[in-house]
Amino acid sequence: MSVERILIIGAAGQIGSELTIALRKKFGADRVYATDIKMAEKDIVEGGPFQVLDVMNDKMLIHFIIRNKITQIYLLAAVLSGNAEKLPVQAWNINMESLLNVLEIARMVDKVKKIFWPSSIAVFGPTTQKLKTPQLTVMEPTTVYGIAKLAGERWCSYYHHKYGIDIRSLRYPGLISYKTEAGGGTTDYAVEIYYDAIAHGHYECFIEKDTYMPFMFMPDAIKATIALMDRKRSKLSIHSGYNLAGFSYCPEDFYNEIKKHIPDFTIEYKPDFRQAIADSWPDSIDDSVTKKDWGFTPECDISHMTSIMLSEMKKKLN
Ligand code: AKB
Repeated sequence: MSVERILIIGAAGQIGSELTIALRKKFGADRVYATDIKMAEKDIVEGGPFQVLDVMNDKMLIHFIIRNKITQIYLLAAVLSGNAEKLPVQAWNINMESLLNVLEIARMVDKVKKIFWPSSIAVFGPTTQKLKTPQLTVMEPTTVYGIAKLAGERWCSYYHHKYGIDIRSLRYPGLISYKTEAGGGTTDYAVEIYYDAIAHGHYECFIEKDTYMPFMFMPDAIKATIALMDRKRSKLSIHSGYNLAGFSYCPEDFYNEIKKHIPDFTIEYKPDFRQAIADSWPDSIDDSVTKKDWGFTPECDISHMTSIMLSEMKKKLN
């Protein structure tokens, strides 16, 4: 059996900073190469190999991959939905070129056997069934981020069918975490609300109180990612992105849950341009194909997650 050598692109980000730690535990610290366009936190930089690397520089990237005999790549670098709307063409270029660079390298370098690339609930749009959105359905995203994710899924499927590349992907719901702040997403209100509850006792929410979207606590998302990557290839029927359900919540749900811990916490609703993005995304997701192919069920609901988020963020902010 070959020894795995893993490359993480975007190791300083919200998913990358937690996935790097989990993969270093699984494969051994010296086998997980963390990279990002910017410096990462101390635990990532000092806990194993780390290098500043720009995924858009395909020559540097291929040298790095060959030199370090990389067998698996996790491409996590991306411009998220809210930020992408501010500079649509740049966001499209970054989100698509990074994926195509990695797919082309996987095609050319024999040692690279497996790739992970995150898709998102953003692949769906206003014409998609909103409740229990199925795996296969109408997909007409109206955000540039969603268009890029949908195109990315098609590219993944194309490279799988044409070149036999083993590429796996999840349509992540909104991810909630305390280690590294998300940046520029529409579901990020559900992270900000915890920070502001502790720091200011008040939160100004950019999404309406009763707008539902699916969410998942980061430890569950990390488990899902590793479970998908561990699954025998022959068991996987989807070569674009697997639906990942999580739990559906609206801002008022987070507010009510936080109030159980911080009774004086107040909230004000001031929806901005991200409301239209949220309105175009599913309220809830049907993950029956995911369950059938590799059996994942998330564990952490809003009340458990809120206790952990508040206590971890208190430590952080102190
Ligand atoms: C975003 O809000 O842009 C992301 C996502 C759902 O993909 N968190």
